[in-house]
Amino acid sequence: MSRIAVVPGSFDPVTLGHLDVIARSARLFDEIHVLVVHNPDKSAMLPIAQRVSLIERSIADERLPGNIVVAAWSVGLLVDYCTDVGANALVKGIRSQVDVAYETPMAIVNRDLAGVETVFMLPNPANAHVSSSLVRQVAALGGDVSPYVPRAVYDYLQEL
Ligand code: COD
Repeated sequence: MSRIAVVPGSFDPVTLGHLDVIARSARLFDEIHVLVVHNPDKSAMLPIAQRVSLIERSIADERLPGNIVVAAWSVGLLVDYCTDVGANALVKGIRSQVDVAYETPMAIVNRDLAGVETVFMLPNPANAHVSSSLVRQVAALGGDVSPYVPRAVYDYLQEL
């Protein structure tokens, strides 16, 4: 039986922290689905289709393994997508106690709803401070985001 996991996020935009979690998840599971999900608690910078495209380009540029699917999800529960693709695990990156507090109730509910387990992955310390919201803020104020994002994202933001 294949071990399939979903790596969900807003990815607005994808950062080097996300890419590290994606690469390491792809080594742990037979197949992973990087799933772009609208987070109603955050105001979006990029359209969902653009986020998907930037993740695909970053994965190709970094020559990550071929067991990575990139998709978007906007209808229903996250665990419905997991059930649809036969995934029994979610992977979430944990940078701080704030992430633990945010993710723990969702992990318990997702297990209750559909038996989907959540794997918490610690960040690479070099990227532990990186977040999409930080990137959005620095970019909006004209700062250099190249230390925090893949090349494809940097190039895209330069053109905005
Ligand atoms: N290093 C490591 N991990 C990182 C880093 C970094 N530098 N930056 C972010 N991450 C992790 C985050 O902790 C998170 O796990 C993931 O990467 C994605 O981060 P974001 O910021 O792109 O995405 P979020 O936090 O806005 O997550 C959006 C989701 C939609 C995935 C989330 O809100 C969710 O799981 N919602 C559940 C919807 C649902 O079905 N609810 C009902 C039952 S709970």
